[in-house]
Amino acid sequence: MKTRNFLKGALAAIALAAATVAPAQTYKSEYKMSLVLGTAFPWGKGGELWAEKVRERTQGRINIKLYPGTSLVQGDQTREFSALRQGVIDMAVGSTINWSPQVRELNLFSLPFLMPDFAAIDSLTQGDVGKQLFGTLEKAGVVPLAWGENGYREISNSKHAIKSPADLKGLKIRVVGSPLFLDTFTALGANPTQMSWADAQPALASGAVDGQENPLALYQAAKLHTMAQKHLTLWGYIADPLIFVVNRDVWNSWTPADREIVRQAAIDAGREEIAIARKGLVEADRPLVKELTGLGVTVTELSPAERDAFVKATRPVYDKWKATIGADLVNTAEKAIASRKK
Ligand code: X2X
Repeated sequence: MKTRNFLKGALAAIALAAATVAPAQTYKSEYKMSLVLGTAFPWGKGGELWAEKVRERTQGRINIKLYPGTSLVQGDQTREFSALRQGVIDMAVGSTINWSPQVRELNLFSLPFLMPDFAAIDSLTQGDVGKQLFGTLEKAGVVPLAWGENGYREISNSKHAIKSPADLKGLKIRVVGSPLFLDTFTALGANPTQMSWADAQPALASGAVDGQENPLALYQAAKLHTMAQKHLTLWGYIADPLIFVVNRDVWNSWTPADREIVRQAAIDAGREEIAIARKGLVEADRPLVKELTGLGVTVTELSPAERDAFVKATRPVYDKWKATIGADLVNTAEKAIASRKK
């Protein structure tokens, strides 16, 4: 009896010791975070904020290194999600656009003119739609933690001001990711061409392509006005949220307490990143727009009627992709937007 008790005690002690030292044995010395854009951009800042908070709050147990330029997949941002699933990438702050080739539901945010304002984006990401999409991502094999934002993608080009779909006719426009973009720009009469962000900049600088679409904060930080992008139209046709995710095996290798720290840090960093991404656009006088005008950029604003012409021209694309994305999900999104708090 005594021996048995002694053995029991010894086994319990060993189990306890093993549980205590296990994390130190299984944790990597460095976790690789993939990002398309570095810390000069709101996106990269979001990644940096996440990594810093995690390092501080885990006392360095989880040490994250940033890999901007999607360098872990040689700059091919549409391969980021697969690499994340496979464990080539440990964690990422990624755009819904770049992951949409693998997760068709993420095309939701690229439906032309679905989201009229920032409150509309929030009504999706912070509501049922956001929860449903996180469920989809979990099923796809990653652990989604929080939302961030790249932003409203405004169109620029080197040729002339765009006020109507006719102005897009024949323009060679660089687009990313999903075939949905090819459909949208083809419907508008443009000549879309798919390429990564890394390839887009030299293509814009050399004039191999005429235009592109990206958020104003990105336009400013990448100095697109020096790449002949003198004409900018604020049409707000789509916005891409960012998602903070971790590879599932990496997630499972952490203690429950550390998982909670990483999740909360992502939520906090995401909230801060969204504020950074919207800076200069949500204030009454929109200082960012002023700044770009000051750089010699022609900024075109559309009247409701002018904007409507773009909505009409892209409606068949919306309808076609609504079916691909899932009519139920899109209906839920439309309802959430209709009843949003402004
Ligand atoms: O490639 C782009 O346009 C960018 C940087 O905005 C994305 O990664 C979606």
